[in-house]
Amino acid sequence: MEFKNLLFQAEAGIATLTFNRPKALNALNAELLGELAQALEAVAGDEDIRVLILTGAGDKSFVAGADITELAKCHALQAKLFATRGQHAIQKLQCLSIPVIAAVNGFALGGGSEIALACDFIYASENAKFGLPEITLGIIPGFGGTQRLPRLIGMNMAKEMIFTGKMLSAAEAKELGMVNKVVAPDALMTEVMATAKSIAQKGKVSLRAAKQVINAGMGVDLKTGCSMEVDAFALCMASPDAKEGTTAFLEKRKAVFKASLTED
Ligand code: CO8
Repeated sequence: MEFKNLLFQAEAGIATLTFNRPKALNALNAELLGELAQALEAVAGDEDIRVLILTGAGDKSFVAGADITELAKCHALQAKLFATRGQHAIQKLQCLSIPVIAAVNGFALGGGSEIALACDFIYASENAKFGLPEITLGIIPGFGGTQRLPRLIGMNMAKEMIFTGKMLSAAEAKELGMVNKVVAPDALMTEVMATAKSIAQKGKVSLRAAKQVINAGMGVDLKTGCSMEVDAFALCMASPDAKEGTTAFLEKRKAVFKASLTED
């Protein structure tokens, strides 16, 4: 896939999408958001892709937010369209059935933090900075930050970040539970790739079921969530991967998960 503002690469079931506007610290313009939605559509339709990684080009920034040059020219209705387009792409990202890892290599500000928050988890380089600085521009987060951040780190910490617009270091973000792992900048992609490879070896059916149940369960009460888990568990048992996984254990060998999503 070829894009103007994104790089796409896929190998051995692991796809990497790189935000590629390094001169503007990979800020999100309307064109990039359209390309992101297109790329995610293509990833969703490719059964060979088992894990997606998002990262930023260059060593300074993941994504420094919405493109302020474009934002400054928007009137209210255009801003609504831009925010809707961004939320549409980010919703697509969150609902992708495969695991998505954000490899945050520098600034993840505004829309950049919001994209990372919609991924399944975040690994960050030691120089990463997270923040929702929209308040300093006289606006508020518009790509889901007021909703996803409090759900992840708690309402009061999220309010402080959003009301002050202050940036957090990678270590602070890890302490708050926003980031799973912090590593040296030159080790970031190696670490992310190692985790992606480990995930890619697992069964497609069970990975999808786990993600779907976790995501859906966050929006319902515990009893309903556990009941969804029972159904998804039963569905996994119907897949050849469950047979392979349990048989491999009993035969003391490594399981090789081959179930396709399209087979009978
Ligand atoms: N938009 C456009 N250009 C940007 C952006 C951005 N968000 N961030 C950086 N750039 C550009 C700079 O203008 C500069 O360009 P040039 O070289 O042509 O002057 C280049 O990138 C390098 O940036 P700096 O020289 O500023 O680099 P520094 O290392 O000094 O500073 C910072 C780095 C701290 C990241 C700084 O650039 C900065 O504060 N950027 C803005 C961060 C920000 O406020 N982000 C939030 C944007 S708003 C948002 O994301 C809302 C999302 C929801 C929108 C809803 C739609 C309506």
